[in-house]
Amino acid sequence: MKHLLLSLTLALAAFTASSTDLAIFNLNSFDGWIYTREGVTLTTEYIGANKVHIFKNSAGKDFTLISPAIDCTALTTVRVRVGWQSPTCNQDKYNLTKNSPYIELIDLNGNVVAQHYYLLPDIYQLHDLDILLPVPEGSNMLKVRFAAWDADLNSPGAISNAIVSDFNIGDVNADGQVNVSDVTQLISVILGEINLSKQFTDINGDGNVNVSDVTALINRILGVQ
Ligand SMILES: [Ca+2]
Ligand SMILES: [Ca+2]
Repeated sequence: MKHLLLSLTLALAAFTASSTDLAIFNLNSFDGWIYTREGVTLTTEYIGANKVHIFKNSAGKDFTLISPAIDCTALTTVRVRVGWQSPTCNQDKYNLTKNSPYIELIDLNGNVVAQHYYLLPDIYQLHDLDILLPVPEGSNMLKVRFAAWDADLNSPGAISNAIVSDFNIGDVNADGQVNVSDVTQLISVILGEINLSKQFTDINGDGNVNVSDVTALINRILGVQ
């Protein structure tokens, strides 16, 4: 298989596609983001220690973070990378599973069109989460919402930073480009040399990672499909 790769390298080298950051949240970049802490407008005052708490309070006023509207007309997938700070609580006293975060795509009416729940039942303090959310066909403007719908008011987790970007299927090594280096990575995964998340390696989306994904990836780079 590696000999095949070498013969393909020159042929594929010229084909590449890059990704673009669509929304960025951190202490220095939060224009257009909404913190639904009773409708507050975000200022540095609300991003204390470079984080905003995400939870559900006893009055039903959820503390969520919502991105600016993103034009998803031409997108099939959105990549969300987020720094999540788990509750700093006593695991015996509070339920960390309940305080795990949801990452959602919502339309302008607030309807959820894609969702991922991160189960983080540990007390590890910082998580760099990296998730792909599928964009339903026919979507236009969408937002990304961070929530913790089951969270405990007394032990909220927090968002410290987030980057929303478009994602090109086939970007196996998640470096923002689809090119021959992704073929190399995918083959290494199939050979068991490295381990990468299936969300980046199952190119044809059939639930398995095997040589058919290499074919699908090469076809994608060549523009065959
Ligand atoms: Ca890549
Ligand atoms: Ca597959």
